[in-house]
Amino acid sequence: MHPKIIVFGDTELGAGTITDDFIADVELSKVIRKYSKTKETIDMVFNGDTFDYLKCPVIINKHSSYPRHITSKISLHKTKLIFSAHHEVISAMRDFAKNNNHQIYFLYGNHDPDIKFPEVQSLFYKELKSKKNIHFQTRYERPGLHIEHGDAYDVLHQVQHDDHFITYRGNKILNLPYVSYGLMDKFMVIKEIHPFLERIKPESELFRHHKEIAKIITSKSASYFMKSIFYYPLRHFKDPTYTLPKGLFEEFIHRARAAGFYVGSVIPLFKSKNHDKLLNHDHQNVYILGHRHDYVIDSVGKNTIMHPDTWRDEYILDPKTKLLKPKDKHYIELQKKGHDWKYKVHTVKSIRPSFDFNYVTKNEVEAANIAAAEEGYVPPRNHIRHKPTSTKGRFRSYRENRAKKKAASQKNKLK
Ligand SMILES: [Mn+2]
Repeated sequence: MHPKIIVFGDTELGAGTITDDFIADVELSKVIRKYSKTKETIDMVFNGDTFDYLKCPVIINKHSSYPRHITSKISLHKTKLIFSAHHEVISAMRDFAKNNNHQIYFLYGNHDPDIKFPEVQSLFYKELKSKKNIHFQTRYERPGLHIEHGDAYDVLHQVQHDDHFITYRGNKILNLPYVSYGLMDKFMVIKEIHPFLERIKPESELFRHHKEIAKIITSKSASYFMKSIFYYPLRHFKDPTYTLPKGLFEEFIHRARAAGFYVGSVIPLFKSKNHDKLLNHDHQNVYILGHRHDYVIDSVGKNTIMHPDTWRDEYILDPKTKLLKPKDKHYIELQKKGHDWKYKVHTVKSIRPSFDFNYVTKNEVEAANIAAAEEGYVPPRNHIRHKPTSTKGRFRSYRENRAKKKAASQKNKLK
């Protein structure tokens, strides 16, 4: 008898700082607790990027930094920040794992390879008060069901999951994808100043309406890339974290044109890599991939490929109204019936009001704090984060624009 399987994609819990985009503590812990109450056999799978270690700073004396060489000591420090920032979710996981019919699987993603350190895993066992029911792995497989994060289908972000660590100056450090080093080195500075922009989708619309940020990101990306070829290898020739991966050039030019190091489509490459396999199945197979923050259910022959989207705080920009609508959250429930997997997608609808894009671009920190307050998320006091001043003006510019337009059209009518 197969267990019931619950899958969450890309929850991305961070340190509760201004660079942490996860604020759905109330909703996520509610869902986990719902399952912790049943005695059913359940495998709860967090499909990678469960934790956002990349955007989680090291905080010393109220000063945040994003070091490039990640030792187990640094990962442990970040893990403690994440646990304290999102204790609601962690405590729901702990309650769930209490029951021996319940297992939690943390799959590796490109934002949380830190959980590969045995020292970090030990801290998880301690915090969740179970070792037996907590699992760390690259993939979750059952006959006809395949779950993995999906960074393997994204050249820029893929982690060498079989080659977790490298040695630098006698220390064991994480072997990260090239882009992750660039993100921590160059882009977190921008993220701290512009914490909200990265929550806005689709990126193409964002950059169309925000030329300034598009310029900054494109020039930063280009300069990091040029330096990676011509300058860093000489300057840091003994440092393995500056090695450029093969076949990156074309991919880079392609992405830089689209402005930035954003996550590319996963499904097309997944399909082409698995083309023959997908067509030769004689019965249904379900593939669940994360990484890309999209809600997609696609099918090829008898196969179903799913992206359950993210639990980060993200918004869709409507180019006409310039309003930012908060995205809904999803998770998947699967149960095997005969040969086939029956799946059900649960949607946690967002009931929060939309933001006005012009307001957000001028008040990013405030907007991020308003969003957190509306979700009922209280960040820890000692984790660097600016206090919201007021919620006034949130819709001001949208209303002003509308009033102006109305006045203009009435003027035209009078003429
Ligand atoms: Mn990812």
